[in-house]
Amino acid sequence: MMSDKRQRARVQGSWAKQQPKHPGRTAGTVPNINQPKNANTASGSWGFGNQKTSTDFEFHQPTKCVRDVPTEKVIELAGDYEISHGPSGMSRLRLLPGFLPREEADWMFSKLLVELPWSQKTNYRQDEAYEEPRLTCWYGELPYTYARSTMPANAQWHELLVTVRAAVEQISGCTFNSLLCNLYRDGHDSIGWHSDDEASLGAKPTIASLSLGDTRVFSLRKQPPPEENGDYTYVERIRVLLSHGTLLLMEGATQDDWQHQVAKEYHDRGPRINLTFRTIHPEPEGHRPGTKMRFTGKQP
Ligand SMILES: O=C(O)CCC(=O)C(=O)O
Repeated sequence: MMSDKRQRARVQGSWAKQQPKHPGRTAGTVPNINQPKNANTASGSWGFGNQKTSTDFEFHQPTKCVRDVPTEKVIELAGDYEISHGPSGMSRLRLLPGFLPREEADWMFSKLLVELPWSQKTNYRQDEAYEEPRLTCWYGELPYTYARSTMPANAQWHELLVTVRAAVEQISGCTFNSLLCNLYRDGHDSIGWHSDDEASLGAKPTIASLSLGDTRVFSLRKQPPPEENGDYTYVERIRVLLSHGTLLLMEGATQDDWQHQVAKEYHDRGPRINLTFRTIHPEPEGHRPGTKMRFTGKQP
């Protein structure tokens, strides 16, 4: 849901163009000719009439600058999208709807739904335990720790996942040694704002995300510049609809410069499985297993 501040900024942005704060006077633009009851006075103040009255319709510069909240962009067609270029490099998304043909995706979805060892992970935030609002399972030679709880190593890949990993590796030109599977049971399951930026993923990781089941909205928001002090009100936003059989690749600086989420929805949604292939590197000696995800406000 839009924060109050963001909502207010939107309202201000559109009002600034159309409606003056003070009747008869639009800051920084032309006077509203409908407002004054006395037409003579109005024309006089802009130099078109003969008599200028001293008080009405003097031009005032606006005292505050109103900033527009950038319009959210939508990505829905297959393609490569360079979403930003910053000091950390280029951030790129590759969207491949229909990567898996419909029948194959149907079959894979129904098998994975019943055959994967789904469970609900307990995480910790400021010493408080909470259950993730989705089910997960982990495949990889190495354990995976985030939000102060660990998914143990699991080298027993389901045979179907081995096959799909090979297909994803072929199209992406990358190799992946790990897989985090997410099961969103309905529209109330979600994952909050985060970046997949933990040290074990290395610099500029490619994350390959395959969606099966019901369509969900995958949102991205740009990291704000330091002067915004962590305020996301005016950052760029992108939404991508991830439908059955779609593959999304996040590449380059995407995990440095953007966050992503799958928000809760308040209308009916069926189950959705998301397979996120990653490469985990052994963590250097002495590294404190850290936060996979930097959540900011929303519950993961
Ligand atoms: O379900 C998705 O599409 C996103 C999953 C995700 O962000 C993650 O596993 O880090």
